[in-house]
Amino acid sequence: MKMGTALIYDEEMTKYKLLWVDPACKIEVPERLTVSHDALVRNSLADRCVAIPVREATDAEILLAHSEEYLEAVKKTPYMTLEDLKEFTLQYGDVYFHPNIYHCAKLAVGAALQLVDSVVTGKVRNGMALVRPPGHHSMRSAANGFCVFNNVAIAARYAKQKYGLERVLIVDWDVHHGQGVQYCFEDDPSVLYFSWHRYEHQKFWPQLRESDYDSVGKEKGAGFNINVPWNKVGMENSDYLSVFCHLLLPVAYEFCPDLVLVCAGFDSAIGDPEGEMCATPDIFAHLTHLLMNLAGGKLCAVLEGGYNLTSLPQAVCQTVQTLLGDPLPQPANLSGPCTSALESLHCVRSAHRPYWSCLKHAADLPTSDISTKRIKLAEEEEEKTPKEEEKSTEEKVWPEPPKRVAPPVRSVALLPKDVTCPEGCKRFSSSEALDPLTVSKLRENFLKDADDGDALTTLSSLISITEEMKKNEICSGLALVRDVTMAMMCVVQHAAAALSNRVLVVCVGNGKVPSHIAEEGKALVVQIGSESTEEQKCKYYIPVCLKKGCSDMSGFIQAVFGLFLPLGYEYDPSLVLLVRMPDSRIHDRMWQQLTALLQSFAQGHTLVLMQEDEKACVGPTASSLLGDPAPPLERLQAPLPQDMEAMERLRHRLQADWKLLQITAPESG
Ligand code: X5A
Ligand code: ZN
Repeated sequence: MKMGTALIYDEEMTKYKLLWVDPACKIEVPERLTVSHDALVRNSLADRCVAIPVREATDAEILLAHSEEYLEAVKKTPYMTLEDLKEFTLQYGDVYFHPNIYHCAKLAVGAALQLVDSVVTGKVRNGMALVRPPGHHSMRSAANGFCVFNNVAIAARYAKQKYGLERVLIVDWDVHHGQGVQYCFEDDPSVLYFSWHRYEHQKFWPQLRESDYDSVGKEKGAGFNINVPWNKVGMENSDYLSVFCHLLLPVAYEFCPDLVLVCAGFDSAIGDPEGEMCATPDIFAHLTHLLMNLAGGKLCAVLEGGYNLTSLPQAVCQTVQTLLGDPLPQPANLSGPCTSALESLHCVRSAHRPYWSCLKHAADLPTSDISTKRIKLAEEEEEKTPKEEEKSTEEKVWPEPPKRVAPPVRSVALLPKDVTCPEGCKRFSSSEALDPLTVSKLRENFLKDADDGDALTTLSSLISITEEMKKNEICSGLALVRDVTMAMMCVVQHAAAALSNRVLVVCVGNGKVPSHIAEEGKALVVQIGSESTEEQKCKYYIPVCLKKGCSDMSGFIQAVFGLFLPLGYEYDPSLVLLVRMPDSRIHDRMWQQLTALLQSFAQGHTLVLMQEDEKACVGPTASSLLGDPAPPLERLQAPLPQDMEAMERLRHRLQADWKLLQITAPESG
């Protein structure tokens, strides 16, 4: 398929700045844009993108989210004196005006709309717009928080109006609450707005009551506004991923958007003076990737905040490189979410339980009175004597994310001669002969009674593929084999024992799995099917049983987000083995989603094993391995209660060993 990634940028948007002294606004500097763009150029990412020009938004477009009075007022700012500008600025919160900001604000909106046009019409698959001023704080009749016009809110309305889209998802990963976006769509069920934000029990700017988790939307829009308040600073990668796995992704897949817009602020990254969070820049590669298979891959990221001039460009590069389809970086230090994050997660899940069937089983809130708790907690925080600061946020240091090098070969296919190799894949032929020791071991362990030359060739080829993956010569691969179980046993044995990989084995369908290797902890085996295996008390073998088996999309997706992804992240494999058992009955689309999502791990080193007669799966599987967007799932039904209960029991058993499975704070159990 190979569609491009748009990059929208214009130097003109660096041509305004703060002209007086204002400590609240001094961080919003033109360099934010230049360092971000320079980094994209320096890392040869800009030239891999499709450059799309910006344009000025029209009045009519701006009026999609703003009042005429406000637009007319802003229109006058280019002609104001410095004194007039200062005074004009005073009526709004934490924002500044400049004679050229109106022009830039029109370009920022126009850039977002150009991006929507390119993505929705299929000119590109996805893209990013680097803009100033940001947008998500601006309201119908007010500038706010460095924002003049609400770029993303306008883009959402525009996309619906111009292209007739029914559902738009807005993911706001900026560290501030985009209250402007919330107000715009509060009563609108066609736009799902998700925001996480530094909140500290309402102590942090913009200090709004309505930024808390219980603002879920109004009237018809109830359930379509999701706020995740961070009540402590220092949130880490695990906290962000937990919220994605256990809240945003299941809800987003249930919502089934036609388009994903990202309020891509990077003040939620480490080193930012506003956010004071500790998530590293590479986490944005994962956040991006996890959203890239919604809406058939149609994703538009629009810059919002980000004020540390080191972490901002790093995070921008991670985002764009992921949009371009490069293998993901191995996520660092995922030791599980902190208690405060779990409390927030628990509260949001429980507040949204009435609206989303994927949350039907979320636990009740621990406290009887939520509002008392809020006040009480805020007071507690106040009493605490400020502990000795380790380091001021701006002085924080972190390693530069390692370069993400795509292996020379993206995907190989090991296929019987009569099956044609899908376009973009390389037919695998093992170049070097295996060493005799390995061959004799293969014979001995797997082919005892059969002197099957074909089987031996297949097994040794599979082993060669894993070896080349280990050397980063090949990114991913798929194979049609006569006996998936035997091939799986053989690959796991070799990759885990001989190559000392940590192997994540994802087994789709019923059948025998390599549980003995799991018992030794050399592999993590997860299996999903309809047969209930007697519950083994093993940390590394995790069987999920669905009443209707893998054909149940809602149950399946629940297992993927609630169990497989968090387990995978915490296990941090160096190889993923995805095995499609015969008669798995999994839907094509679900299979493609799973294949795509698993590429979050092991730098994309995924080997897919399928039964010889499933030739029809080769194309779709290859397409997902090559990074094409998985086709969207249809809107999901509610998962079966008994399946949900079984998964909750599993979570309960495993969460002591696997911290990323937790969804409630320890005390509130
Ligand atoms: C877009 C954005 C932050 C405003 C902070 C004001 N605005 N204290 O990040
Ligand atoms: Zn921000």
